[in-house]
Amino acid sequence: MSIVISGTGLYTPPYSITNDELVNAFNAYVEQFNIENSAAIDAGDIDALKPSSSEFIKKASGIESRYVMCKDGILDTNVMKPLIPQRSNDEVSIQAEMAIEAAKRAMAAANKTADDIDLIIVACSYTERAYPAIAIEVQQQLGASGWAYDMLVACSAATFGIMTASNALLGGTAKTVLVISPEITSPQINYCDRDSHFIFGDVATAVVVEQQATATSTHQFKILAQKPMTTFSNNIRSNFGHINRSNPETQHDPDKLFVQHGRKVFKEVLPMVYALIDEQLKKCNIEPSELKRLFLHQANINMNTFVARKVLGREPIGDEAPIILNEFANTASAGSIIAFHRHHDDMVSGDKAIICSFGAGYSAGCLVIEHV
Ligand code: CO8
Repeated sequence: MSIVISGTGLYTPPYSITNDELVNAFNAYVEQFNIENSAAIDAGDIDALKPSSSEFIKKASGIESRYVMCKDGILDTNVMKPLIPQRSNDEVSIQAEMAIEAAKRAMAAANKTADDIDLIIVACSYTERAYPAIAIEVQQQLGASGWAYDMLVACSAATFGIMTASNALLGGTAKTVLVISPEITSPQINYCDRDSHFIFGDVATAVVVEQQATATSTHQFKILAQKPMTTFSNNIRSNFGHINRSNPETQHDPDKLFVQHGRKVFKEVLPMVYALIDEQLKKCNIEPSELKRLFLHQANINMNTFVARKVLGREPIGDEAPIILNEFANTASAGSIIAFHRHHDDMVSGDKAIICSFGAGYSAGCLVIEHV
């Protein structure tokens, strides 16, 4: 039985924030903090905060802007977080709303309706609540039957979700699967931290996965190989969780937000990723020169150039390894799927590509795909 990705969908949040806007707010916060704490700084009790810069952000990461679901509060030096009103239990939750928009677009691309969908996997870095699952809310809103659940694998959630969907199809527990990645990262960013205030953005992606025998869309991509891998690391970590409130003294500490050692991640993850891609291509007897596209995780432009160069044995040219993080920033697991969504329309029968995620866990997932 052949499994295909038969449609993709993208939901882009309503607000965009440029590096300059973010840096201006951050630097105003720094100035205010340093004035308010001048005595402690002068006494050597705490360090003065250093300013951020748009030039650094663009050069070090490739990020130029990011989308957010809610801009209010992020640029306010007295708030420094998005102010997202809590919705009542009778309203559709914000994460389900994003997921539904992306899902509708993926279903339209795959020529499917909710009647065709019998499994929905919401695969992302955070869910806004533990239960009931966001996926089950999406299932109800779309009017789909079958079953639905959430899975969290940080940056590899989308690729792991597609692999899980593929396994469900092969195992006969589903006929048509929606894998949705509503990544609402903005509430977990420490906007007061110079090292990480610029990294993430919000977005939602969705893909339809089904048997080739039932697929009718123009662009179908057969999954030739799939491999997930994980190895534990504390270098990307958030200690946010349901146990936080049991320790009131530490429950609002910065370790409850996204924290990383970016340099270490860079050095440790890249060899893992390259080895994973190499192994999967060999398994399929595909030479790197046969790859039309590398749809890579979108965390850092220098990382992507490094991986593409290692795989291809030369500099990537044109849109061989498309970059979308300049516009979207790091959107956790959705990044490689946005690149795939935006850059597959010109692909034709026989064209081969990889979709590869990497990030917290550490986790990495590689899919080798071929246009049917
Ligand atoms: N402005 C100006 N200067 C700065 C800034 C700034 N904003 N930040 C740091 N600097 C300074 C540093 O202080 C340092 O100065 P000095 O040399 O004097 O000490 C200098 O710039 C260089 O700093 P770095 O070495 O840290 O800079 P890098 O070139 O390494 O770039 C990056 C930093 C961009 C963070 C880079 O290391 C990177 O991208 N690494 C890879 C990270 C990665 O892939 N992480 C994956 C995370 S995503 C993921 O797994 C999903 C998690 C779940 C989602 C979470 C949602 C919130």
